[in-house]
Amino acid sequence: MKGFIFDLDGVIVDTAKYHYLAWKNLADHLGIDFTSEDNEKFKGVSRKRCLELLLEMGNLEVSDEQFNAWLEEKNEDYLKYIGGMDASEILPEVPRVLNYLREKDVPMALGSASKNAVRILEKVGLTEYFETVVDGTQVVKAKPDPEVFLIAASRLGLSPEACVVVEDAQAGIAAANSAGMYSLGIGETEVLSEADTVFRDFTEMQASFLDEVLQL
Ligand code: B16
Ligand code: MG
Repeated sequence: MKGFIFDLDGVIVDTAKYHYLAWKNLADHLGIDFTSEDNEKFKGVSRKRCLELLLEMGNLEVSDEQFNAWLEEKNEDYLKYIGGMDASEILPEVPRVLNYLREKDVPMALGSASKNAVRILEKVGLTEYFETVVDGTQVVKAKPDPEVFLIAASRLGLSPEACVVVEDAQAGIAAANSAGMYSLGIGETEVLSEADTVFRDFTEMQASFLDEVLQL
């Protein structure tokens, strides 16, 4: 393995909780029951696909105009939540891992479904670590399609087989696997059972593991 591609939401920062709050607010407004369990299916999935899923849950069919208005409403709400973000919201020991890989000259990319990824990276001050950022504004096909990670690998000048993807979502692990990349899940083993390795969080991602995976 020669390069790392990191997902953003739920891996570098816990914006998943803000996405959940914003979807929950919209669901309440539409009279749809929405739990944190339902939110698992929204992780790593594009904004548009999330709204389609929500409307399916409520058996609602709406015009394109209404659909776009609700997309906008959710995003405006989400932007309010992330407006106050700073470096304190970087998940534990993420900087240690990023610094370790940087010291070893391992190329790193960000591969996120979010159209707000660049803004969030800037807010938490991590932009400089990544050679390239591939986000939801640059891909046609959302995860579980591997497009986002394939673009990231090609911008790093690496073959897919030489890349490790760090992901918290089922859709993201599926995308990494279908790209032929090494999939490293962050979260619950039961949820991320398709991943090559799963860690609860970055505190478990020790240097010995990173050295090992770089030798594969
Ligand atoms: P936005 P990731 C994903 O980011 C989130 O996990 C997912 O819940 C969200 O719907 C998606 O970004 C789109 O985000 O509304 O900001 O464009 O995990 O791929 O970094
Ligand atoms: Mg994620």
